[in-house]
Amino acid sequence: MFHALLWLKQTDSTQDRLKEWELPYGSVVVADTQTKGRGRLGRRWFSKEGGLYLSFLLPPKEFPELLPLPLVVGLGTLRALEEASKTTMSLKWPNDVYAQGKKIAGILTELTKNKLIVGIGVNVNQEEFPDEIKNKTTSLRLVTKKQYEKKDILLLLLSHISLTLRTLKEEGFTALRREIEEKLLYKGKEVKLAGGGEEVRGVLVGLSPRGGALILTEGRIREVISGEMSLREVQAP
Ligand code: BT5
Repeated sequence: MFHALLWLKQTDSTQDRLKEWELPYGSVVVADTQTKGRGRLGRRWFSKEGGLYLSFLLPPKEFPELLPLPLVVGLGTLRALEEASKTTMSLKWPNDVYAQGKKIAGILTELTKNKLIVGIGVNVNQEEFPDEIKNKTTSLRLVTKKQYEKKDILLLLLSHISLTLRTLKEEGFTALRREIEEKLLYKGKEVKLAGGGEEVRGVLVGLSPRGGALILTEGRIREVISGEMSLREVQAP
């Protein structure tokens, strides 16, 4: 699935390199640091030395459903990070990997006219984070007290992600749904989903066949499909 690799010392955002440069499908761009790393909805992605920042290009026709994509790439990322760290992790709907209750990786999917660009930020060797995120963020180094070779992590990521993406393409999301549900953060817990002027509160019961979050609220199950919504656990007062 991945054919070519460009590893840059620094760039603005690996997403933008794939947007602006005409590279073939299957190309991967990695950077040691990004000056304008971003998350969803224009949020910032802190991209200091020590983390792994990569984007790859997929043919949009082969992946027409965008909703399950971050979850499926997230599952590949989770499998790779679990293998590297020998610890268990979870997936937070719709696009994060968590370790010990803190965010260790985030996934961003962007679609232009003819390009589907998937970006992954993984905290690998960082020991410190900016004040605004430090309480809810971790890295492989902080979890295991070990230092990692980023190229080893990259190879693990690409091999696991090509497997999960191939399953998605050939068998559909339902083939991965159970495994993702087993790894789902806050499953069975009371959550709040907010964004885009809307808020849904209820118990996260699982995932729909197309990758939406299923929330039990006021005696009925509601499917949330807006990837713009952020999910939080509701803490008991
Ligand atoms: C994401 O967005 O989690 C997707 C992040 C994708 C980053 C990759 S890096 C390679 C590629 N090139 C890019 O420019 N981007 C992609 P979202 O769910 O919107 O989460 C963003 C939020 O995560 C921020 O508002 C912070 O609260 C938090 N955050 C920022 N930097 C972080 C970091 N390094 N580790 C953990 N959390 C972080």
